[in-house]
Amino acid sequence: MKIADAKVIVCSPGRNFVTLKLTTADGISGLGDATLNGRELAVASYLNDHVLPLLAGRDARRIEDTWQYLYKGAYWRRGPVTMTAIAAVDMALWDIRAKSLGVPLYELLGGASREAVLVYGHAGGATIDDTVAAVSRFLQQGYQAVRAQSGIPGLDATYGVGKAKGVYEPATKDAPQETAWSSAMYLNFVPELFARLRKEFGPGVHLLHDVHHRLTPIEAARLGQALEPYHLFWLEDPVPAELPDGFRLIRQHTTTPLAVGEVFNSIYDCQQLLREQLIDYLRATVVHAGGISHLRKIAHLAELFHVRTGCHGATDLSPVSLAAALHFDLSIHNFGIQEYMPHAAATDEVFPHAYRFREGMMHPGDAPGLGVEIDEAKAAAFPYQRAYLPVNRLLDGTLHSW
Ligand code: CS2
Ligand code: MG
Repeated sequence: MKIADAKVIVCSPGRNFVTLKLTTADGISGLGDATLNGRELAVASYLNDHVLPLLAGRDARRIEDTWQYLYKGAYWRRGPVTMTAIAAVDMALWDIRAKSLGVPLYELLGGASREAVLVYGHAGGATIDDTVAAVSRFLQQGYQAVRAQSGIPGLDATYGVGKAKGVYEPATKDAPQETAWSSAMYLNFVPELFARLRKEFGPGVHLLHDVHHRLTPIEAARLGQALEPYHLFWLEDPVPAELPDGFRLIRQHTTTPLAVGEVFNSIYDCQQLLREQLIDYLRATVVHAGGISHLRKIAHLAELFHVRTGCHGATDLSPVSLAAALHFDLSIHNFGIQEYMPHAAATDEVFPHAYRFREGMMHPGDAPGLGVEIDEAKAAAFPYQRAYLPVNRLLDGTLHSW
């Protein structure tokens, strides 16, 4: 089962995506997501200029060997661009293998460990009242878990709250949007948001919140303590994730569960946080953490330390990633929750898929492989448009994490 053709498809149906398509000599094709929001062409070039020339003629069944060949063979290991490119190859090879055997991918990952996977949606509002209304809409759609983000009085914009109605898309064409931030205003406000949400919806709904890398450890400890009465499902990215020791300080002060890892790209980013049980959910994802092969290793390590998965699943991860994540989620033992932001209609047209949402849960479907395809003719109608994630500054102009 030799790889006979490999191509990178860059398109922008609603937002930019990079997709790898591998095809074997006997005509079986597989897809991998290679999207790195704001730096898409770096991965497209890494694949086109350095990886694809190495794949022709390789046995598509040798998934682990190909992973090691691309990881160790590059000499320069790890990093978001490298690991996203390797992830795309890995996803495509798993897709091909499962298709060649006529089974949905999860059957090759140990089979289903559950009937379906719990997902959470993104509710956001300019005010607490708007956020309450948004959470209510998600509950009416059947969601059992909802992430709540609200505008902060005194700040023009904040993470997770879109301006226009519809799909929240933070990337802007040609230049980053600049936003202003005050941790003091945020810290004084967020407990009020969750006090109101618990008052409105009671104790049974899973409520999540994403701090989005913006606090110092002691500020995050304060927030975790202040939110304890509202028993969040998790508090995400409380601090920038480069310094694992920062989580040790937070852990000393609060029982609010912590989630981190959507920016992680290898097991080495995760291992100290896991070994020291400094977090409760790991957000590493199939597209940015080396694919299904590597993410399984990360999940197995996490299992030793009572850490569950909570894979990233924003709309800048394509339906190929979501499909792969759902197969992974269905099969691993220490599954926690899956982020689910429905893609734009144009995206779903380009990427027809088998996965389905029902009563707050999702299932990848039982189509052979990942259960997702790309309509190349439709993709060609949506050419790439350079776009950037926002840049965030403190009120005095100091650059801060977005
Ligand atoms: C966010 C992401 O979904 C999340 O948890 O952190 O939406 C993140 O802002 C984007 O994926 C960045 O591209
Ligand atoms: Mg996040």
